Amino acid sequence: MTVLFDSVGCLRSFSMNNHPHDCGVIARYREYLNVTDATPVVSLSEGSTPLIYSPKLSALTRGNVYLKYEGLNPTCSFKDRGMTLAMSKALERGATTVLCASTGNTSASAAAYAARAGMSCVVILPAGKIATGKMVQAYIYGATVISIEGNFDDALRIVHELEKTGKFVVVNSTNPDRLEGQKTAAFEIIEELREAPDLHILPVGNAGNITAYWKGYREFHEGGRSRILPMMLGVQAAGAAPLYHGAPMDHPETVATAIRIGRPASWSTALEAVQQSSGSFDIVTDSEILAAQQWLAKSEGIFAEPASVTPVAALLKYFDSKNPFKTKSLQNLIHSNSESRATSEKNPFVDKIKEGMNIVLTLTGHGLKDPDTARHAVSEPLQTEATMEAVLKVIGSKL
Ligand code: AN7
Repeated sequence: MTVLFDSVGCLRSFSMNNHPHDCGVIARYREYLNVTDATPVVSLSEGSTPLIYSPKLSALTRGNVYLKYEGLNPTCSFKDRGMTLAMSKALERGATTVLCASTGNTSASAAAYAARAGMSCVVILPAGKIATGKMVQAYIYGATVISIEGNFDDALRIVHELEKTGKFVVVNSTNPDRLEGQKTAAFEIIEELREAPDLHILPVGNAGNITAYWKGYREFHEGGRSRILPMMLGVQAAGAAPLYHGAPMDHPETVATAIRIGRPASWSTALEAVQQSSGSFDIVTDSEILAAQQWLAKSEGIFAEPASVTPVAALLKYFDSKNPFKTKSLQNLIHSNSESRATSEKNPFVDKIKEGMNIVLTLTGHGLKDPDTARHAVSEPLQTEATMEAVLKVIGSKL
């Protein structure tokens, strides 16, 4: 194996099974992952996503807020980090067909990496609750798509029943290789900030990602790569908040379909992450999510899907009164119904967010995954005749 620094100073290690131009998660963090030279690496050059400084959220919180934009992975969500490892290990073990339940992003990622590996992929999805972009991805990458009359929790139950037939390798986050791959996001953050953040905020659905981040932070901490460990704040949608309430939900419901999950598979490890890190769980309402999505796009130029902006919604909720950037129309949107007021109550955790803290938010998926939900922010184009004068007149009426 050769270890070298590339032109941007990123440490990368290559083996016989990495193409020299592959700078994916396994190439970058090989020594922290369960791979050998016998592992065939299935990669689309995932990971190494930007950590974008957010001037407005920093001003709002009086801290330094960074956005880990996981929507810039090959299939536009964080799932690719775990999928490269899960698919490589499945191939190493001789698997021919992979299987997953999904709220959308896992299926898109599994389908792409299976295509890359030359394996068949079957995805089981809750009918009518998958965002358009994710559904299109599953098909274009060639997966067999099965829709069930049930929710994600039903789909995952069926997947685990099918697993017992021995015919499939399950690539949900219940597969430990997935979480191993996903922990690399924490490694990247520590390498970029040269220290772990004080606070990490991320959305929680099936709870694999919060488990993986906490594992990554602890590993680098134990290895002397960071002095501190972050507090972990997991944000759920108010209508799908089993961890927040401490009880499974039979009928989870939210506009953020990615996290419409009532029985998170990684329940105990998510709880551990929050307890060990002196963190917390919190909730945001659907209207707060939609407002945060618009706010982030219009204020920082970043478009993330509804589930991904739950951490942004949480910060806007906490620092509402000090928020100099919130527009009146956004205020109206957030406080337009009693449901949002009811859940905007102060979480005691807020008192732990101090001035000058480094805060990282994971934006788990790209906004274009779910164009239909984003249409709430879209109006008809201003139409006019095809002359410069007419166009200028319309512009003048708007500015
Ligand atoms: C954009 O694709 O569960 O807490 O089946 O797509 O690790 O489940 C997606 C989850 C957050 C929650 N943000 O992560 C699936 C699936 C986005 C997501 C989550 C998901 P976990």
